[in-house]
Amino acid sequence: MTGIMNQIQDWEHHQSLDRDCTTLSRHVLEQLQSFDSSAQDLSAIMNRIALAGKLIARRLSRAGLMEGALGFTGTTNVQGEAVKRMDLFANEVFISVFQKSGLVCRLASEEMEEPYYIPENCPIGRYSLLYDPIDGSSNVDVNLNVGSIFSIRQQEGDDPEQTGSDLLQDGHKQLAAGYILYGPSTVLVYSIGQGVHAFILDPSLGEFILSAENLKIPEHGSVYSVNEGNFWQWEESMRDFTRYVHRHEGYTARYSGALVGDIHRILYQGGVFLYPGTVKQPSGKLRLLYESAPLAFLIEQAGGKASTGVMPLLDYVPTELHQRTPLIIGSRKNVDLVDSFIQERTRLELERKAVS
Ligand code: AFP
Repeated sequence: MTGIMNQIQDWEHHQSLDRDCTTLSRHVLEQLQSFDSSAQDLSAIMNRIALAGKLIARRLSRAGLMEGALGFTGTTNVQGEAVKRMDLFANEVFISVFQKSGLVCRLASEEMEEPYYIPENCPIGRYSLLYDPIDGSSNVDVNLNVGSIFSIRQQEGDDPEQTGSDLLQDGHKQLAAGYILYGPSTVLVYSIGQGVHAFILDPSLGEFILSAENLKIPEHGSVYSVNEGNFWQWEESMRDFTRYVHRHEGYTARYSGALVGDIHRILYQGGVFLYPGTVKQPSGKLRLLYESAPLAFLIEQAGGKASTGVMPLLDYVPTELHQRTPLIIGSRKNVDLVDSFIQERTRLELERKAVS
């Protein structure tokens, strides 16, 4: 037994030495092909996001053994949703890694009603970080995968009211976006508008190491990922799509309750994720600035597509910080298929109105 273990250790040792250990910060600089101050800033911001990811991953890995790490805080967030202790912890981690960094002037997250300013950073750091600290937090208490989603934007103007009104712009304005998936391994996937790249946290090094460069989402995939429990609350076009995949061979359902996990699968294997509007929530559940727009940026960089059902998701301009939008995202052909059901219902509706 010891012999086998030694052989495995030897093999693992050689495997890791054989790898070209590209770290995240080096990768950002290589992508930008520059060492100027904005390239250095972006690289340093990504490094801080990675640090937040490591701190959150460490807490998650032990949460079940720690007093007071799991469960609800007893409060609700700006959206009226019950706040979990891990939501609060992760939100504060992102704030703390940017304190005194000179990098990010303000942070906005779904856990905070208004943007959080770090005044000492503002004279030099004109960037804003928008983030969902723990996406899929209902998974935390049962030890399933969760994620963090992030987006970096440039601050425009002085925002005298400190409400972040300049953030109410379309998704093309994002400088970078990505997510961290806390699964069997911790994976960071990001884009600065030059393809999509994945890094895996090597816990023995404490570093995110490049695992895949220039990821391309398959043009079509078999997965459809949607909470079918909401079927009776959807518009007819969504039901049409669902009936279609039920009646055609080659589709399979996967839904984890954490958007980041579902998107990660779709990025690698193809398919479509949907969170349409419901009767209770006509704009769906997902927040544009912290969830949908960053993931749309990423998926489009990988060759995929994202839509609200009415327009390309990245074109959508919000009117409020915590705005929600329906989301259809994934492989190009799958998204087109869903959109075709929406267009057909719209056409029928127009015809019906013209006749009556
Ligand atoms: P929480 O972060 O509040 O747990 O919500 C997770 C999420 O925003 C997204 O990650 C999931 O895909 C989606 O909500 C699940 O929502 P339903 O439970 O309504 O399907």
